[in-house]
Amino acid sequence: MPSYKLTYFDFKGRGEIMRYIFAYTNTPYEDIRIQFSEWPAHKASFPFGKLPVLEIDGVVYSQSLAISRYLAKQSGLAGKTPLDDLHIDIVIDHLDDLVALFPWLTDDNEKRKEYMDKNAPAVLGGLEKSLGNNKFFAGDYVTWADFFWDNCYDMFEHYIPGFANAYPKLLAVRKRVHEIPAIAAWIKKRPVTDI
Ligand SMILES: N[C@@H](CCC(=O)N[C@@H](CS)C(=O)NCC(=O)O)C(=O)O
Repeated sequence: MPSYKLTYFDFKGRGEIMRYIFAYTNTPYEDIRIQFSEWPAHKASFPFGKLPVLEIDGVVYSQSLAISRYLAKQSGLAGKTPLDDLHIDIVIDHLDDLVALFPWLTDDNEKRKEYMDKNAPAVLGGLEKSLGNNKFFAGDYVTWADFFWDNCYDMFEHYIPGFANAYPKLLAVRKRVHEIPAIAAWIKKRPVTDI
């Protein structure tokens, strides 16, 4: 088995999708958490000056979703068909659009609320509709897209409580993810952080 070292900040954020995949597959890895105050001293030592990165057998890889796609393919968490993978990637990219432009660093939560009021309904409404009667985004089996939705939910919910209340199917996906024993165990034992 390759050796894995995940480096991210001390919160869930964009590192959590990999932590979920490792938890689901019971894969050992180092979970290095850099304090934000120490980041300026470390930034230049990372190839693209961004976190998370995953070191696989000593080689450093960046971009959380590219890495997670790679891990998912080897973990039974990708699609069973190319069309399922397309559907999964569509879900991931819509959620990532919402995450990427969210005003994380503002002091004004009203700005975050305005952003979500303007942008979330199209994404969440589209995802809710795409679920149809399925249990998970790809159909009747869990994939990394369901994990990523749960991670995004945690990040947004901290700032905008109830942001997804109008989307019962999306909330049900989240509940199903939390019912997976390995994920439930990780959620119970992970460090408590805001986002
Ligand atoms: N698309 C990238 C985004 C990476 C990114 O923007 N990381 C942020 C934290 S979530 C970061 O490193 N911020 C510190 C900085 O830019 O100096 C990914 O998913 O890995």
